[in-house]
Amino acid sequence: MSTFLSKEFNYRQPLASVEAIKNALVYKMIFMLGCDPREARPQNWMSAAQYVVRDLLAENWLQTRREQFDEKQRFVYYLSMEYLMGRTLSNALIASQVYDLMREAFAGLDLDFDQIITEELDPGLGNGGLGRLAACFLDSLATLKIPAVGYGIRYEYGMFRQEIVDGQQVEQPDTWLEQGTPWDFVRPSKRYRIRFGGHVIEEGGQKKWREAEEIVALGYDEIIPGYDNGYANTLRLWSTHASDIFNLASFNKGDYFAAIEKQNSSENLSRVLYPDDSTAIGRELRLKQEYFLCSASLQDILVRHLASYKTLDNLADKVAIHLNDTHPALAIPELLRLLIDEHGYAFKDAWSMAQAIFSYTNHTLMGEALETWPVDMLGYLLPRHLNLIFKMNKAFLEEVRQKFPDDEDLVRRVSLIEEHNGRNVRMAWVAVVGSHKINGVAKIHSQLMVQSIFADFARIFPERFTNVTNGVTPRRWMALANRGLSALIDEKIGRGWRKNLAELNALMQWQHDEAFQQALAEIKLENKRELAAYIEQSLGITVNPEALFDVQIKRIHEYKRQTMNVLHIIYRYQQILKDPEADWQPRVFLIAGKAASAYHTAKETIHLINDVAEVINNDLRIRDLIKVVFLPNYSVSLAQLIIPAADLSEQISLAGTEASGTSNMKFALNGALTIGTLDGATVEMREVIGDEHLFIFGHTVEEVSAIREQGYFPLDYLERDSELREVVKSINKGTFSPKEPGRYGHLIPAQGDYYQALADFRSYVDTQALVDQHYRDQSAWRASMVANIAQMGYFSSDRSIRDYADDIWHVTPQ
Ligand code: 26Q
Repeated sequence: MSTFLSKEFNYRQPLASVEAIKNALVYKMIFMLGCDPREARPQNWMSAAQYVVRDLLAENWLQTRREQFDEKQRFVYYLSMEYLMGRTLSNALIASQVYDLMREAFAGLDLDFDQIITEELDPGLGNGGLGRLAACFLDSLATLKIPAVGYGIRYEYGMFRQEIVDGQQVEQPDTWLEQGTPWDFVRPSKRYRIRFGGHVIEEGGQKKWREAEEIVALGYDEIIPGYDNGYANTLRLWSTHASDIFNLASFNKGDYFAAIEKQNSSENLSRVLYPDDSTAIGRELRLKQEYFLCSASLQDILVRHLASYKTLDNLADKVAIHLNDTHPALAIPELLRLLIDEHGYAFKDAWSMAQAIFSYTNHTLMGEALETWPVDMLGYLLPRHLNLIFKMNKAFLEEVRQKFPDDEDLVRRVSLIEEHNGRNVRMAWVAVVGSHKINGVAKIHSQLMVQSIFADFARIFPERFTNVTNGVTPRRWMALANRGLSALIDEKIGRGWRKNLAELNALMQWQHDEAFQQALAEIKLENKRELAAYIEQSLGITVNPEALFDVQIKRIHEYKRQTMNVLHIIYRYQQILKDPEADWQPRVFLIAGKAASAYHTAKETIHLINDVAEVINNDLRIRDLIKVVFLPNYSVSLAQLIIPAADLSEQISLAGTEASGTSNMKFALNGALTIGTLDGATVEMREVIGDEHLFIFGHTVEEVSAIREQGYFPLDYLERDSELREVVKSINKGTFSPKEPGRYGHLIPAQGDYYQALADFRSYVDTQALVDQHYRDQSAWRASMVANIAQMGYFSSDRSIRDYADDIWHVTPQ
């Protein structure tokens, strides 16, 4: 075998040269993969590269851990049911500064590295924005050298793979673990018992939980490297294992099969991610998943703390636990249970420790997404926790009665237990009461939060509520996704922006520089060519890279108003047919996103988009002035391909409904201009970019609620606007579904148009005309591109994490 390796090869030599990396790749191919390099397929080479890079990170990781324990700083524990990490290999190469060497090494082996990289699959352990935010935050925590652990669930099946069959979404299981993943280190010593059911007894004045069922959580660790800083944190994902592994010996022969069967049923718990990002479905298995994450993580946090300090008395000084939405809010009663039942603390002390330790981020104001659990269900699955929630409630309501005497209506409203639809525990209330800080994810969202769902709590605990506007990591969303633009920026202002995104501001000096504008435009065109090639190859649709690329990529949901986008596409189609000779700006409309599997209207929207695409793309009269493309199976890696190629970013949610949005930031960073409503972080983007470099339309939050109060009548808008009427009519009469003309008879607007698409239609299409006008003046458009890119410094997740560190966690970045 040594014939493959150079004589000098030493497996621990620094990977500082192309030759060294080539040798390392071949070494891994032989000794890790057992594969003959002469027969290796691209996927084998990708695996070899993964092992090579993993070695580079592992030592830093262990070193960081040693330092973190020695220095005894406060740790941040980030609890999230979702992480959308994206591909790891390329990110790890960027972080450890060997991307270009690796590329050359592959070139030396006659292999195309860009191709090899796409062999890595993209673990989809999340639904959308919330999961991707968690991933950006982990990247920033490590880059800012903040000691942190992310905790989550290692779902065996992540977000479903979306196929489009006859224009409709079909869900296929995502079997991401089948290929094997070299990134995780299984930790057989990190296993914890997770208990369910049974009842609580009292023994010597102490409550004891006698559970009915027990399973085991087993930890898998992933390395989260900081960018170019030798630092690395851990992402620890829990997987279920049957507890009987502990005591299989206790089963006699006759029970052997029963024992294995039990193992199967408990392994169900981490089997699959719930593919829904907007409705709290209230299923028992989901509740068990949430508790599983909380209990395993909290036990682990206490074990780690005790290993360092031998006492829990200083837990609140040394530990900050952050809840990514309410999904892990059971961590609060779980901490109380551990402190009281297992470590002998009094309720009062445990309760004040919890409030100092926990903080909570709210990601939605929509009623149907707020989690509540039936008291009965909690009572039989987690009797001790229900008991502790009642105790928390009692302590809290006493405080409320003291502060606001004689306001029993307030007491009823803020009670952790909602009493009208049966009895339910309101998890958002639990999270607020158990945390010292609660934040929204964009200024407007945080303001609305304290005016709407948390208005009562903002009166009771005004000091608890704050805002941390979301951000995105410039490493993945610029350095990795847009290598062309990164190189241009490096040439102008150096490489520092990767760690200090505000440096981009210096690009403003070239805003009107013709050569710079030209270079920018060439990079954009090249990115569009790459995307066009992908579309051609995967869907067989030809799109013109010179056209304006108009992009909407996000979960399919009524509040995000993909249908309003379609209304505009049809409007434009009809206008072109009426006046074919006018000077139309060619556009490619790109839409991607998944619909929750039980969300009928969202699935119909996908069907409509594909039907409209079919008709317009094949209408020769349109002469390619419009192309409509629905890109299946939206993912982080697809986003990395699409966003750098976008000219126009669609952020068109009904004002007041999109908590923040994060793709809006990624688009602007990559030089796309925004068309959007005054919603989420788009409001703050406008403040820094300047009104003339993005396109705002539609009703404001105040106008939306005024319309709602007066009574919203969508038919009025149809009556008043003949062009809108024509658009809706064409859908309803089956122009886009000729084989089944009644297919969309009820889609618009008979469902009441709760998200007021018809009310914003006119201002949307008029603003779209302004987009065309601006685009026609290429030098003005390019100046706007520069303004967008240069002002995105604030929207780095490094800034978000600094805000959390200062205002919420009280830890100091290094
Ligand atoms: C809850 C209970 C049961 C099953 C599923 C869920 C569930 C899962 C995921 C509910 C919500 C989500 C995800 C929500 C989400 O992604 N929200 C988005 O968060 C982003 C980051 O803050 C914001 O930018 C987006 O505006 C917001 O929509």
